[in-house]
Amino acid sequence: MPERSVLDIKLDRFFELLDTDNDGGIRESDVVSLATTLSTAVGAQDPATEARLHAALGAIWSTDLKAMDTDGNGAIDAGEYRLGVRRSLQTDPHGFLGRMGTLMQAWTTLCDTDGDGVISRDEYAAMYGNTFGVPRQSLDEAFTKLDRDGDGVLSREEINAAVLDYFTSDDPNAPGNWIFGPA
Ligand SMILES: [Ca+2]
Ligand SMILES: [Ca+2]
Ligand SMILES: [Ca+2]
Repeated sequence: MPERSVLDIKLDRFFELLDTDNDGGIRESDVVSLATTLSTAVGAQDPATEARLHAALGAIWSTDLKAMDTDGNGAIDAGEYRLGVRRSLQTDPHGFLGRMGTLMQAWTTLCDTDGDGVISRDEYAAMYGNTFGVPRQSLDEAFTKLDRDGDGVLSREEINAAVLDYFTSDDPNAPGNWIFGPA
């Protein structure tokens, strides 16, 4: 197997995030249950914000993922995903990155539990610690990278910049590589 690039590793990591039941294929049910899992993990209280996350994931399913199922078996396997996501990034980078940005804004708004419009270190830790059981120390290191201006919080702009890095950069030190938690 050829060595994976930095971008390949990140795209594969995103696949694992979407394949919530870990059976090696992304189905519509995975994407729907991810929204519920993420909301529950942070104890989301606001139905409108939760609905935005469901809608953002629904758009990614219907616009991006569904069409990647080239053998039509209802699931996007790792091979279909790798080809499909690369194709989307080439043919419709603006649309694809826009939908990923909308997803991250919806998710982070849900995680902004004190409602001050930015993501604190503790709120970021809760996003991944509660959901995926990532240890706090790795999350602290990741947060420090994502907080480009070092003001102790993640702004909307820092989150958008991170999404762009995550899906486009092959630089192993790009700050946005850590937006979905530690590598
Ligand atoms: Ca398939
Ligand atoms: Ca906050
Ligand atoms: Ca900041």
